[in-house]
Amino acid sequence: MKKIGIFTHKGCDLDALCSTESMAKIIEENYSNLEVISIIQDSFLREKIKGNRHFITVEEARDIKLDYILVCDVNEYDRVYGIEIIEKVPKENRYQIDHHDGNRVELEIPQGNKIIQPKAAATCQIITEKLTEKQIPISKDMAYNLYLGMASDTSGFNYGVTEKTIEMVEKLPLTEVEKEEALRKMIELTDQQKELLGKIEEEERKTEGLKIYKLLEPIENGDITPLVNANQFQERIAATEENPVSCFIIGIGNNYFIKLRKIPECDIDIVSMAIKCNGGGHETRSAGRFYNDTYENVLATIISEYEQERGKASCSIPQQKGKHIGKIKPQ
Ligand SMILES: [Mn+2]
Repeated sequence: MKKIGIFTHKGCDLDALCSTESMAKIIEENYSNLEVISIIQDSFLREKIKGNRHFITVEEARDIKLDYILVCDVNEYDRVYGIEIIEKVPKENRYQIDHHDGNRVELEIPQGNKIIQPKAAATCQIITEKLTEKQIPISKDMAYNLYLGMASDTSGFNYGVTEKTIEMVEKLPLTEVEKEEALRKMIELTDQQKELLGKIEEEERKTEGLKIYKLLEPIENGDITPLVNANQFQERIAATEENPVSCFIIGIGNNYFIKLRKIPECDIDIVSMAIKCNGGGHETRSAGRFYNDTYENVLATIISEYEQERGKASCSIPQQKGKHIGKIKPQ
C-alpha cells in the first residue's frame, strides 16, 4: 500500500479545509491501493464542515514515508503547512490543485501534475468542475463542503463570483434550504471570533484617505487570520468614501498580516502596495505579510507605500468637495 499525503496552507480557511477533505475522500474512494494521510493544521473552522476525517500535524507526520503528495489551495512556498515533508517526496510524485497564481516563490511541481485555475473563485470550484466532468457522483456531505469552500472564498458569493461559480453551485445536490443553512452557519461567529471582533482598534496615526485598523495578539503560535475572514470583520474594516483605502493589520506575535481594501471609485494601486508588503491580490482587496517584524515598522512601511501610490493616483472623493486624494487627472 502506497501513501499519499494531503497538504494545504497554514491558517486553513474553509476552502483549504473543504478542498483537502473532499480530495482525501475522492482519492480513498477511487484508489484502493493508496492510503490517504491528511497533514493539516488544526482550525476552529473544522466544526463548520461535514465529515471531518482524521488529520495529523507536521510533527506527527515527520517519520512517515510518503510516496505521493497533493497540495490543495496554495501555491506559495512559505504558506504551505508541512513544506519540509513535501520536499522529501520526489518531484514527479507531487501533485497540486489550486486557484492562486503568479506568486513569489512557487512550489516545485511538474506542469503535468497540477491543475491551477486562477480564474476559479475557489479550489472547491475546480474540484466540483472536475467531478462533474468525470461524472463522479457527489455525496450530500461532500456537496455541502464544496459549497462552503466556494461560499467562503467569495465572502458569501459577494466577490470573485463568475458564471462558472454559479454553474458549479447549481451542479451540487443541495436544496435552496440546505444552501441557506450552510451560509447561515458559515457566517455565524464563534465565541473566539466575537472576542477578536471586539478587540479591533483604530490606529491613531492618520494619513489622509487611509484608515488603519489593528488587531494585535501577543501569542506566538496559532494563526488567527482565518478567524477574521468573516463578513462582520470585512464590514468593520471596510473602506469608505471618507477613507477610500483601509488597511487592517493583524499582528500575531512578531508576524503581521495586512488586508488592504479600497472603494472602486479610487484608483490608488493597492495591489502594488500589497506586493511591496510581500503579498498581492485583487484591485479592491489585497493582502500582504511581514514576518519577524515590529508593529512600528509595519505601520511605517504601509504609510510610506500608501503615500507613494497616492502620489501616482488621480483618485478624488466626489462627496467631499475640494478634498482630493492624490493628483487630479489632467483634463
Ligand atoms: Mn482558496
